[in-house]
Order: sequence, then C-alpha cells, then structure tokens
Amino acid sequence: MWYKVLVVRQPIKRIKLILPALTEATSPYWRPIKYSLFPPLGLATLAAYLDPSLQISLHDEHVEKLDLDDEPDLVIIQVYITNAYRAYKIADHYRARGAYVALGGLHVTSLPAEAAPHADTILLGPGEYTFPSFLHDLAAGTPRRRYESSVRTLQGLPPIRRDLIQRHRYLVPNSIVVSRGCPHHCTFCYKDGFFEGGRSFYTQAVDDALAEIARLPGRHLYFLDDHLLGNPRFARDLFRGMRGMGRVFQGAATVDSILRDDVIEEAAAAGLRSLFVGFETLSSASLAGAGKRQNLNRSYREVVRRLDNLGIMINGSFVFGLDGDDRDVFSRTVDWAVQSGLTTSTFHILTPYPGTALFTEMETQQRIATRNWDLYDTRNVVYRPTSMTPEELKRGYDWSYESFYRWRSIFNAASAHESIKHRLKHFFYSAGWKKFEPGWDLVIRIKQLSQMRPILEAVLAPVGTRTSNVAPPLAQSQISMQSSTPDGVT
Ligand code: B12
Ligand code: SF4
Repeated sequence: MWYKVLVVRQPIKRIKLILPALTEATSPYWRPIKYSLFPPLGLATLAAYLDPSLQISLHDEHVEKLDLDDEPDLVIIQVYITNAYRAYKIADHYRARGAYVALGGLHVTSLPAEAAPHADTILLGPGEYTFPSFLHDLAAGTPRRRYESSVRTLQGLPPIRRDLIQRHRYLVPNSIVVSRGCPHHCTFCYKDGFFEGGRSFYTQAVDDALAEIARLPGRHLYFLDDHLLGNPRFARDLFRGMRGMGRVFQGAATVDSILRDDVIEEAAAAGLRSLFVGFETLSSASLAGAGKRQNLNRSYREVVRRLDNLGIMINGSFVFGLDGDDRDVFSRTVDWAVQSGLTTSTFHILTPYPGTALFTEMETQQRIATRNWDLYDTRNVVYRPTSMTPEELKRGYDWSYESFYRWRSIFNAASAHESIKHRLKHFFYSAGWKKFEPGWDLVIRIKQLSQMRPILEAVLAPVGTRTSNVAPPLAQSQISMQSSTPDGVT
C-alpha cells in the first residue's frame, strides 16, 4: 500500500530521502572504501511506501555531493549519532526553504527532544509501521509532530526500492536484512533502546526473505542483520531455501549460536563464507559486566575451530575499556586474534550510546566525559574508564589496529589455517581490506568499484571443509589470564 501525499496547502510531488555523511568524512580516519560498502538500505525500505509516480530521489552523502539548492516538498532524513549534527543542519536548511522535514533513525529514537526542534515530524523506532501512518496523515493534511513504533512486523512489506540505489557506487550493493533486532541484551548495544515499546527481535517470513534474495542480481550478498542465526528455525529454513541459489554471503552471529546446533553447517552449505563474531572480550568478568551472557562459559577456541573447519572466515569484534580492562588487554587480545587466525578484526573503544543501559549507568556514575556526538564513533574515549587513563585507552586501541594489520601479523594469522587455499584467501582478504587504501581510493574516484565485485566473489569462493583443529596453543600471556577468562576462551 502506498500513499500519494498531499498536505492541505501544498501538494507534495518531490520527495528527497537523505543519508547525511557521518562527520568522519572530514576527519583523518575517513576511509572512502568503508563508506562505499553499503547503500542506504533503511531509506530504500521507507521509499517503498511512497507512491512511485511521485518524484522520489535517494541520496547518500558518503558517495555523492549533496545538491542543497533544490526545492523538494518533503525531505526524509536518517539520523545516526555520528551524522546527527550534519543531519540537523540539512533539516534546518530545507525547513527554511519551506519543505516539510521528517527525521527518524537510531539517534532520533534515543534523543527525541534533541531532534524535534529540527523537524516538522520525528519518527521513533523502526519505520515499517510509523512511516506509512505518517504518510497517511500527511495525505489527509493532519500529520502529527511525533510517531512512535508499536506494531513490529515484517510481514507483507512492499519490495525495497532498490532501483533508487546507485549500485555502481557501492562495493556491496546487495546488502539485505531479513530480521530486525536481536534476542540478547548487551548493555552497550543500541538494540533495547531502539526497540523499546514492542518486540525487539523478529524475522521476515522465510518465503519473503527468499523472494527478496532472488530479486538481487549477481552472487554476493551481505546480511546486515544484527544476528543472522538469532532464530535457529528461521535461519535453518532460510539456508535450506538458499541451497542451490549459487550465492556467497557474509553476515553476523553470536558465539553461542555458532556452537549451539547444526545451523552453521546449513549456513556454510548455503554459501556463508565470512562471519562477524562478537567475541568482545576474553575476560569473563567483563562479559558478565556487559550483560553478554551468550558468550559466558563458551569456548572461543571451539568457535574458531568450527568456523575454520567450514572454511568460514572470521571477522572478530572486540571492545576495549570495559570496566576491569587493564593495560595488558590490548596485547592479550591482539595475540589471541592473530594466533587464532582471525581474518579481520574490528576493535572498538567502549562507547556509551544514549538510550543504552550503559549510558544510564555511566551518567549516574558521572563518568560521561563529553556529549559531543561527533566523537561517539568507537574510536574516541568519551567516558572515564576505571583501570587506565583515557589516553592509555586511545593509544592501546590505535596500537591494536596497527599491530593486528602489520604484514607480519597478517602472515602469521593466515598461517594458522591448514590448507594453502585457505591461507591465500585469508591473506588476500585481510591485506586487500587494510593495505591497499590508495588503490581503493583510485577505483572509487574512477567509478569502477563494481569491477571489483568478481574479485571479492572469487576470494569468497569455498576452500573445502576439514576436521582438524586449528585453534592456537596458549600463549604465555594468555596462560596467566586463564583464571579470568570464560571456559576455553584462550
Ligand atoms: C550498515 C551499517 C553501517 C554502514 C552504514 C552504511 C549505510 N549506508 O547505512 C557503515 C559501515 C558505514 C557503518 C559505520 C558505523 N556504524 Co554501523 N551499522 C550498520 C548496520 C550493520 C546496518 C544498518 C542497516 O542498513 N540496517 C537495516 C535498515 C533496514 O535499518 P535502518 O538503517 O536502521 O533503518 C530503519 C530504522 O532505523 C528506521 N529509520 C531510519 N531512518 C529513518 C528515517 C525516518 C524518517 C523514519 C520514519 C524511519 C527511519 O526505519 C528503517 C526501517 O526500519 C547497523 C546494525 C543494524 N542491524 O541496523 C550498524 C549500526 C547502525 N552501526 C553502528 C555503529 C556503532 C557504527 C560505527 C560508529 C562503528 C565504527 N566504529 O565503525 C560506524 C560509524 C562511523 C562513524 N564515524 O560515524 C551501531 C549504531 C549504534 C548507535 N547507537 O548509533 C549499529 C546499530 C551497530 C550496533 N549493533 O552497534 N555502519
Ligand atoms: S548480541 Fe550483538 S546485537 Fe545482540 S544485543 Fe548483544 S551487541 Fe546487540
């Protein structure tokens, strides 16, 4: 169902959907390739509710320069914490020109009072129910100032307006989400705040998800779901349905879900080739403190072994600065990641996002050091850590990236795999991601990113499965930590 929107005084004909650039675009950390990975899927999802005969355009400021001299009637802006200031500026600009401006997304949901002065309407939570309601009211000439999502379902969604996405500008235009949220409750995660007031984990019908997949051209897919294996029955049916589709795909899942049953084998058989895994920390005390129960007493060694045996590359996620983390946490974590043969690692400085339990806790303890949202990008220390100074935390974080992506580390981590093919694949994927920045910049500048997709697909080709154990022997530094790590982590 879509809506031809019309407000009493002014019919709405031109609609502009905008994902403003994260402030980072002007910072030394800016990596064009990172922001040319995924298109604005949330906005393309919302666009599906608009009458296609209207003039609709979708703009992603990470990959194109925004033209702000135009005169759209309705402007829809997605606000993340790190693009919030830019989003408000764009919103103010268009309101001054007479456009109707609606703001939504994660940051608007956590801080509605901050966003409201910049919008005619704010919409909180997932947009699948609020956005069509808003359009309906707008068409009737009675839009409200605020909409809150209470109905949570992905049944019968209109097909995402992927035609509005400029596919050639992205390395991974085939990003897809088949669920929303996650069944877990980590205290630092956006999830509980964003989904407050309704279900916080739900999936599409398997047939709808398969139909969406079938609509995507090419072979490669990236599932952006928070937890692709979160509902084992759904995941199993999805992967069985995907068998024979000839896809290769990447996604994210938790430690416990990889060990739980045989869904991960089903995923591998369907084409899963690389998985983002939230290890977060090697300390059981820190896991407990972060509410990360799904990792407690689970063997990280076994997770690595299982994925490796299935030929699935691992992108390990780690958080530094959890209460209890000391100055050794960096080398301990990097050593483990390299020795375990993780293909890539994503390190984060603990960041208390507004709306999370962590933020509330730190605010009560008066440990929030700054409310400059530009710094809430997991690369800056925005709170007072307990067991090291903010400078030590920042230095340790920077060192961890440098150390993990040194040529020697890449070589050592690649050597952890048994087969030559797996080693080579690891080497090219890891080095390609972090060591060829000027090459990526050039490819983006000359608009040839889509030419790189076949190479990505080749690197994600299967390496065959095996049964032997690749998890590393214990390093000396880890042996001394054994008493404070979850069973079998090291
Ligand atoms: C893809 C992605 C990225 C891409 C963004 C590309 C893009 N084009 O969007 C990239 C790689 C660039 C990225 C970067 C980062 N990301 Co990110 N990312 C995601 C991810 C995995 C998927 C986003 C997505 O497409 N979701 C699917 C669509 C359908 O949902 P959606 O975009 O949220 O849109 C829905 C609603 O939000 C709402 N909505 C959104 N806008 C609007 C507007 C209106 C008007 C309305 C009505 C509704 C509405 O309706 C949509 C449909 O339901 C999410 C996790 C997740 N599952 O959402 C994390 C996530 C958004 N990222 C996160 C973080 C922390 C980051 C980084 C800071 C991490 C880092 N250090 O690299 C950086 C930001 C860097 C910086 N300097 O700012 C956090 C955000 C936490 C927070 N509280 O803000 C998330 C939630 C991951 C997590 N679990 O912690 N990210
Ligand atoms: S498992 Fe991941 S997505 Fe789920 S609540 Fe924890 S951090 Fe968030």
